[in-house]
Amino acid sequence: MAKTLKEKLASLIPKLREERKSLMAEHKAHKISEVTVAQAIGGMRGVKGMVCDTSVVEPDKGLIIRGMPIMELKDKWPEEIFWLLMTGSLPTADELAGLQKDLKANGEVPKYVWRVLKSMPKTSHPMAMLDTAILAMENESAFRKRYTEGMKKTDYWEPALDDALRILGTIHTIAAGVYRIKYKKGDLIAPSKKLDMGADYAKMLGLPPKKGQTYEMMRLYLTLHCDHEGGNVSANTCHTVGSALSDGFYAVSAGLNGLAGPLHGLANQECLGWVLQTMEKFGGAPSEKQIRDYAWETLNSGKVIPGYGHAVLRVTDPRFSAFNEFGHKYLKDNPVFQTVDRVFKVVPEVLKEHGKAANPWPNVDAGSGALLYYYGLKEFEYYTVLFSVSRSMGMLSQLVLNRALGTAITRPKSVSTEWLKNQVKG
Ligand code: HAX
Repeated sequence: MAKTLKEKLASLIPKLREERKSLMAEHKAHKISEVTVAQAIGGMRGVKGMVCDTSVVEPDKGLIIRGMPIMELKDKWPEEIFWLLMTGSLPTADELAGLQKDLKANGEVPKYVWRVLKSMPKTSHPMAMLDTAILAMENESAFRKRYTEGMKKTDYWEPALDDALRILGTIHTIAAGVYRIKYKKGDLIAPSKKLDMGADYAKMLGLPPKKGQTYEMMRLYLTLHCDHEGGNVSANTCHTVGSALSDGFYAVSAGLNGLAGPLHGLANQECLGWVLQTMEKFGGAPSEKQIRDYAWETLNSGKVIPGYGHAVLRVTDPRFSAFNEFGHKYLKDNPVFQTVDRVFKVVPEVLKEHGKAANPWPNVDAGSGALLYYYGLKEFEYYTVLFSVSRSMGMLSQLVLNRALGTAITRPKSVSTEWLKNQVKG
């Protein structure tokens, strides 16, 4: 019989603990990073000060999950990716079926969550609704219950995994509910017993299946956004909150609050907005010259061009390329997609001329919106919620592994400006 995810992890964890123990015993004092004044002031960019094994982001390659470049994984389903993030290998067909069964078994959203969501102001942002729902569900936490009863440190990962499965089993249903409540789309659509996570999410949103393309698009979306190593705002926030042994509901809700920032996940709502503005201004898909003019207008008014630039990447984000490939396959005649494609031809050159952005290339957010729009999701204020459903897989797998490895509470040292000034004197 195939192992469950819990059994698989139980068999892997002793080796991981051994590895960490020997690194600490033999190389504790080995220096891996130095910090400059610019880094202390500039968001700790590039400072190596935490460990994350689920994925790495190479400036010249992009996202690599457990040694596999994201482009090699783009046709995998989100559940396969979660297994990969957690264990380091892709599941067998039986393991995948077991995980899907576990997620379905965890799929019931408590009624009080719906009551909370329905009582929120009509003007609440969908991200505030999602994050509130996850926090409200903290009531379900197995970790908090077991911790309160008294549990050995070496057991922490087990209820942490239970919480992870509970969150992942429900988050797409909650997210779809947020959409239907916020935008008055009618009754909630119940989860299906048969559909996989991506397809079920699309169905619960109420999107027309378009011969299954909508399902395919949603699986791709959830797969591509799953993780982006440990230092980005949402992962790092989830990591820090979890390091205090706050359970997964607290930690993921906190991480998602970070994802809701316009320089992070919220950029995807802004990107399509920018593309649609160009179309509105020029009365349809604009020419390359018109896009160039509008890009300069944006920069000259002191704004950023959303969807372009990245804190780590220095090439076109392969996740953008995957969306672009999908667009060329299914919607190459769509004017919004054509505009996105044209923006990609023009904006990197403009940003290079502008000379500020360290990376003039598109990130993941530049391309996804056109696809969502085409498949019927027109409320782009909602887009970061989709991102969140996916990114919760990365945050949760990092959290469970950290509990398994006994990762310490996060506590970097801050310094005062006075201290910095004294350091650089003379
Ligand atoms: N348009 C205009 N200016 C840009 C720019 C862009 N797309 N990207 C960077 N710059 C500017 C920065 O604002 C900064 O200007 P100042 O010196 O005046 O502050 C300068 O170029 C140097 O910035 P950087 O080192 O290249 O970039 P950072 O690492 O500081 O920031 C960001 C990375 C992604 C936040 C940045 O590129 C940006 O604001 N991009 C647009 C918003 C966006 O697409 N965000 C989504 C990122 C992906 C993500 O996390 N998704 O969740």
